[in-house]
Amino acid sequence: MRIDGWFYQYLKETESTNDAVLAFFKTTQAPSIVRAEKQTKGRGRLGRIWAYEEGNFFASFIFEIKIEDLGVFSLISGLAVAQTISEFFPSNKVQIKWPNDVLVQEKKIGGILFEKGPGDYWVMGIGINVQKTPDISQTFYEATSLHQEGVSVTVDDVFQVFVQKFNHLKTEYEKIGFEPLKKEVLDRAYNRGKRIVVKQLKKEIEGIFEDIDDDGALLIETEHGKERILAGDIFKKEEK
Ligand code: BT5
Repeated sequence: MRIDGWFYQYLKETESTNDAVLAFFKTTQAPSIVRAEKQTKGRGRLGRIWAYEEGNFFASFIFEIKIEDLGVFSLISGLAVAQTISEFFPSNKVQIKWPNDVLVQEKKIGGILFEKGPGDYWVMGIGINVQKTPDISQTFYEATSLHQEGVSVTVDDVFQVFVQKFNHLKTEYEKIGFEPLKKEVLDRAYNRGKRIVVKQLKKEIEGIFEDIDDDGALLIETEHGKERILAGDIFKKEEK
C-alpha cells in the first residue's frame, strides 16, 4: 500500500518500528513507513526505553538523507510533530526541546529517534502519546498525552496529519532551505535565551541558549565563549 509517495505497512505488533521498517525496506528499496498498533521493545537514544501504552502512536520512516542534512532533519522531524500536535491543540503551548523532544506544558508528549540505515538511508522513529500517558516516573522526564491535555483524537488522525506536515516541511526544505523553517523552530524552542545545562555522555556544558545554526546545531554562550553543540540533552539550570 502507498501513502503520499511512501510505501506503507501497518503491523498489529512489533518489537520496534525502527527495526520493522528496515525489514520492510528490504522489499521496497524506496522511502517507506511502518506503523504499529503495539510496540513491545520501543527504544530512545543511548539505550533508553520508549514506553508503550495502548492507543499511542508508533511509526518509523526510512528515506535518504545526505549526512550534512542530518542535523536539520532532526529538527524538521520535531517541528513536524509539534505542528501535528498543534493541529489539535493551541499551538503556542507546543514546544520543541532541542533537538527534537516535543513538550506540552514542559512535559514530554513526543520523542524521535534517528538511526542509520543502508547507504544514504536513515530511519526516523516517531512516538507520540495520544490516548494514554505512560508512567515514566523512574526517569528524568515528566510525560503527558493529548488525552491528558484534554484533546480527544484518534491515532489514525494523528498519523495522517503527521505525514502531511512532514512531507510539506521536507519539500519546503529541499526547495527553499532551512532559514524560513528555523524561525518556527526557534519560536517554539524550549529554554531559548535561558541558562541551560547540556548533558553529554562524558561532560556537561553550561551556558545561555542563544541560537541554532543552519546545520541545526545548538549555539550557547558559555563562560569560555560560544560553543556549538551537535548532540546532548538540555536541562534548565535551576535557579537558586
Ligand atoms: C526519544 O529518546 O525520545 C526517542 C523516542 C523514539 C520512540 C519511537 S516510537 C517508534 C520508533 N521505534 C522505536 O523503538 N523508537 C521510535 P530519548 O530522548 O532518549 O528519550 C527517552 C526518555 O524519554 C526515557 O528515558 C524516558 O524518560 C522518556 N520516555 C520514555 N517513554 C516515553 C513516552 N512514551 N512519553 C514520554 N516520555 C517518555
